[in-house]
This record gives sequence, C-alpha cells and structure tokens, in this order.
Amino acid sequence: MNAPKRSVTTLGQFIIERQADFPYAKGELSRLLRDIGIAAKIVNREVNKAGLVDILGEMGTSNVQGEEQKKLDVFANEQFIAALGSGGECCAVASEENEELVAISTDVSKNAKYVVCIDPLDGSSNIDVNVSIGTIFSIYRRLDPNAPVTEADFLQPGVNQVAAGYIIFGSSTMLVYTTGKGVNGFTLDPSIGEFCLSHPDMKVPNSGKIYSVNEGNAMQFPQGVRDYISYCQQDDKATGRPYSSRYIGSLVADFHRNLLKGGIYIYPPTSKAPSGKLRLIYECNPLAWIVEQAGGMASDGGQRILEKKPGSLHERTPLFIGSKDMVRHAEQFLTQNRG
Ligand code: P6P
Repeated sequence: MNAPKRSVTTLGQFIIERQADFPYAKGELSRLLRDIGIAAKIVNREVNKAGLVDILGEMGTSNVQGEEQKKLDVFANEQFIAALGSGGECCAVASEENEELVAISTDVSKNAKYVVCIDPLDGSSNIDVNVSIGTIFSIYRRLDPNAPVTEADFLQPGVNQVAAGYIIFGSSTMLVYTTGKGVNGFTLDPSIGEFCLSHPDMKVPNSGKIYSVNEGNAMQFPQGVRDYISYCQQDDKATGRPYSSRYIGSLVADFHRNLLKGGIYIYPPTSKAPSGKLRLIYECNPLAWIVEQAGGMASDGGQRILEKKPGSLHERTPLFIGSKDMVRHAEQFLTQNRG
C-alpha cells in the first residue's frame, strides 16, 4: 500500500525539504525561521484577543521614532527578541522599538552567525481599530563572526540579506519569506498551531490597477509623484484607468494585497519628511527583496532599494514598490520632472 499523501506541508517540513536553498545550511535557517514562527504564533494569540485583554492602548512611552508605543508593540518586540535569543542562531537584533542594537549575550547566542533587523509590529496605529498589522524581518550573516557584533553588521546593503519575510495578522495570519530562491507563503492553521504552505512560489503581476499612497499628503509630494497619481486617476479604458486607490495605513497589508493582485505602494519624500517615512533596514529592504524575488521592483524613486548603503539603524527612505511596470512608470514621471 502506498503511503498516504501528506495533506499539508508545514513551514518546518518545507524548510527541511528546501535546506539546499539556504547555502549556510546545517539547519541554521530552520532554527531562525522556527524561532520567528514561534514568536509570531505568540503575538498572533495576543493580537486576536487584543480587544478582550488589557493589551490595547498606549504604553505612555515613545519609541526612537518618537511614535507612541502601543502595549502590543512592546509585547511583540519582547517576544521576537526573546525567541531569537533562545534559539541560538541570532547574536543581535536591530528593532524599530529600540534606539540601539540589542546584543543577545546568552551563552547559546552570543557567538551566533546571524543578526536580525525587525519591525515587530508595523501599522500599530491600526491595532485599536482592528485593521490588519504585521511584522517585517530581515536576516544577515555577521561581517566577521570572530569579532564583536557592531552596528556595521546591520548596515549592510539589502543585497546581502540571507533571508527576509513578513507576518501579516489579518483575516488569517500568514508568514511569507524568501531566501533568494523565490517567495513562499504559509497560513497559520490554529487547529494544529502550524504555518502551512498555502501560497507556493508567489509572483507579483507585472502590472496592476491599484495604487497605494496617502493622498492626504499630496500637496507635499514632488511634482512627479503628483503627476503619476493624476495619471492613475485619468479615465482611459484602454489602460484600465482610473486605477483603484487602496491605502490601509499598514505597509504589510498594502504590500501583501499588491503582491497578490498587482499594484504599486508609494511613500514618497514629503516637505515634512524629505527622506520619506519608512525605514530602510527593517521595512524597505526585506520587502524589496521579497518583491524582486516575486518578479517585482522596489526603488527610492531613482535607486534600487537593495543597493542603498544604510548609514544608520533607523535611516528612512522613500519607497516605490510593487509591480515592475508600475514602479518603472512612476520613476519616469519623477525623471521627467527633474528637468
Ligand atoms: P501615514 C505605519 O505607521 C507605517 O509605518 C506603515 O505601515 C504605513 O504604510 C505608513 O506608516 C502610514 O503612514 O503617514 O500614511 O499615516
């Protein structure tokens, strides 16, 4: 009798089966993603009952960005750092919630080969109104595993990432990641507590009919961005315009929808934020690698995101990300306006 066909492929089974995809094998990626998956399940449990327990609302503190820290922000940050610390593969974390890098000095981790950049709970302003939020992570090998970990280990260009992914806490909870061999999505099955392969080999359509930008800031945008938005809004059946404007206010949620359906997300420079709002090392680089691995594109309006050399842990960058043809088109409007 043939062995019964397995009905699901869990994240753990998938990573082991694809061990060869991660050149630094010996189970290291497995343990890193296992640790992130464990923390994601714990955070998911709290996100799903946030309205019922005293975990909503502000902490009364602010993070390095000067943004109010929500209780769930702090909880998520603690869970991811604790999980990475106990897993033994990560020696330090750079988090949106911490001004300095967090060295993990446990015996099991202090000599580990990897560092992790993380936005533990992106879109946290949406927590209290029950809108999708997410976690974004990026993994690098240390520059010199025999030297003490420093900021330089985190300031590598995005092309040096060895793994990157996000978790979206939405109508379902998904973990999406890449190690440079394509993009795969796993949906959490609460009945078995496992992330199960649900979106193998994800590809973003080359074009789409969705643009995502906070149009409330339009008067602060460069002229080329305003011209591109006007282009999206014009009535032209041959090119499927007007496009639909969709902006959730959670980068992970807007990115994930555009990855599946095609579209472009833009956070441009504004007069108040000349370098844009989003952070390079723990928001833009991981999503840029994922979108490129899925056939899309990510730039700052002129330069490939993954080739930017970070100067500091919390450096911001403008972001144009999504379907390749749409990002290229938006860049053309910017170039035309540079004179
Ligand atoms: P704005 C959330 O604070 C975030 O970092 C992203 O998740 C989101 O896309 C963006 O900022 C929203 O910013 O200025 O449009 O409210």
